[in-house]
Amino acid sequence: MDKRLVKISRTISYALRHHPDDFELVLDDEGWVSVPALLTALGERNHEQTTVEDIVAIMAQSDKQRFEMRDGMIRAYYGHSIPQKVLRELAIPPATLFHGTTQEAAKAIEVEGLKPMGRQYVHLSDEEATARTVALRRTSHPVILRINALQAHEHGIKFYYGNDMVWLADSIPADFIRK
Ligand code: HQG
Repeated sequence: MDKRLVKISRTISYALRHHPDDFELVLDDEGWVSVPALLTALGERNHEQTTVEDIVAIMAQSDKQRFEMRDGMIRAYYGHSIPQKVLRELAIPPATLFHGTTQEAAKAIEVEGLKPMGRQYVHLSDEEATARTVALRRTSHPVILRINALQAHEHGIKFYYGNDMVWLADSIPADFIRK
């Protein structure tokens, strides 16, 4: 993906996940905002015209599915940190989900479980390789945690569908996590 699109993608993530207020945008309960409102806000802030074709190209060329666009609306699939919790769809998880992290964090997680930390939800992957890639953002020695997701679900832990690769949860108690 060319540099201009990478920059636009990062700015959209920032606006839709972290600081819609910086762009004078208000997300609805499920994180949606109108595409024209987003494009206007991006144009005003970056002094560069962004088009719907740019967003379509980002969604087609990106290594990850970060945005969902439908009926003139757009939202981030995951990653939110805004105070107002974005409502996600409850779903029954697969037997095992994965979370990649650092050795230091893994020690804390072993005791207190997975917490959302700076985001609204804990982020989990349905493939071990994806969890490894997530962890490699932070460390060259990833620890891959295996979550007994279906068992946790059966014990009342809520899981939410993010997209084809990302699952979300409010938190995961240590009892359901193994290395
Ligand atoms: C850790 C990116 C100490 C957790 C990625 C992680 C993902 C704890 C960090 C998405 C803990 C939070 C999300 C505890 C969890 N004690 N540390 N009890 N519980 N942690 O960035 O999952 O490219 O909020 O292990 O690819 O790393 O932006 O979550 O290391 O899909 O689209 O606290 O963001 O996607 O870090 O990444 P993050 P994440 P994008």
